[in-house]
Amino acid sequence: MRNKRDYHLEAPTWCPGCGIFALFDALKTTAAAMDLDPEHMVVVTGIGCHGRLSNYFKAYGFHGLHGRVLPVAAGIKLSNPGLQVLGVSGDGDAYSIGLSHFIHALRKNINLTYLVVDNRVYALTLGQTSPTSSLGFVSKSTPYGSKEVPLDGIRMALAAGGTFLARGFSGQSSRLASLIERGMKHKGFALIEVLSPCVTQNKLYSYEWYKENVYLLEDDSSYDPRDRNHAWERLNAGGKIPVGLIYEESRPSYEELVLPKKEKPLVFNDLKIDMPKFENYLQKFR
Ligand SMILES: Cc1ncc(C[n+]2csc(CCOP(=O)(O)OP(=O)(O)O)c2C)c(N)n1
Ligand code: SF4
Repeated sequence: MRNKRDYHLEAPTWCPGCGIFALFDALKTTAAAMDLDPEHMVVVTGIGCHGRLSNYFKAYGFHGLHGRVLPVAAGIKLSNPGLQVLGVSGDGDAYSIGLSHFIHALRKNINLTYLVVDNRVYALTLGQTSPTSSLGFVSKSTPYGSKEVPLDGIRMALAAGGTFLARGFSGQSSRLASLIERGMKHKGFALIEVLSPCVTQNKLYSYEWYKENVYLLEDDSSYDPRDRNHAWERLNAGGKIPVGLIYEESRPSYEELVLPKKEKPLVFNDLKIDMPKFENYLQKFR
């Protein structure tokens, strides 16, 4: 049986108090609880402070281009479906430059776990307004306050046909770990948005602010995450932010529908290279 240390590659360099530490911890807890083999896990990250997670977590990692986590993760999963593939984005990475990939991965229901670190700011680039920053948010890019209505990733995901939608808070690491575990066991695309304070670039949304402004869905026994209308009402209600499992449904994953049953996954194909032909191709680039 593995333990958390088996997934710890090196000490992170995030600012002391950064919310991403809690996600890192929750991910190690989940991987240990599920006894996942690091050799069968791949963590794909985007560009941003969140992106460094693939450098610290012990598994295969792919630190790619800004906004392109999902195409890379989907390509890995479809060519080798036996792998546990996780994507990690920031709110900018997922809901701004990567938004089209997000919507299409949801409607396809590709079997991935997607963790979106929502700190309501572009942190790595030193604090510009992001798609989830609130109206009036003052930053280096909006010195007179943001004039744009913020996006709600979970609402967009529900509208796009998402089959597992959850929201965690980095001030509640063990709850976050159990949401990640449920997401990883879900057959299809699992979105877990993580409310994650950026203590350096976004002083407005602190741990204290979130503690006062979130509520746990699990405390409401009348809430049924399998009821789409219920989820929609909650997401539109305004006021405090719901945290927990928001919506879940069963639908075949993309792999189940498109991968040929009798053939081996692409990754096990014998990719014999015809050397003379290959040399010919190379000549064109010389
Ligand atoms: C194609 C491209 N455009 C812009 C950038 C500059 N850039 C780097 S990180 C970033 C935004 C980071 O914000 P977010 O994705 O929310 O991640 P965080 O740093 O908050 O974790 C931007 C705009 C880039 N690296 N590549
Ligand atoms: S700038 Fe913000 S998001 Fe980036 S490491 Fe520091 S606290 Fe975390």
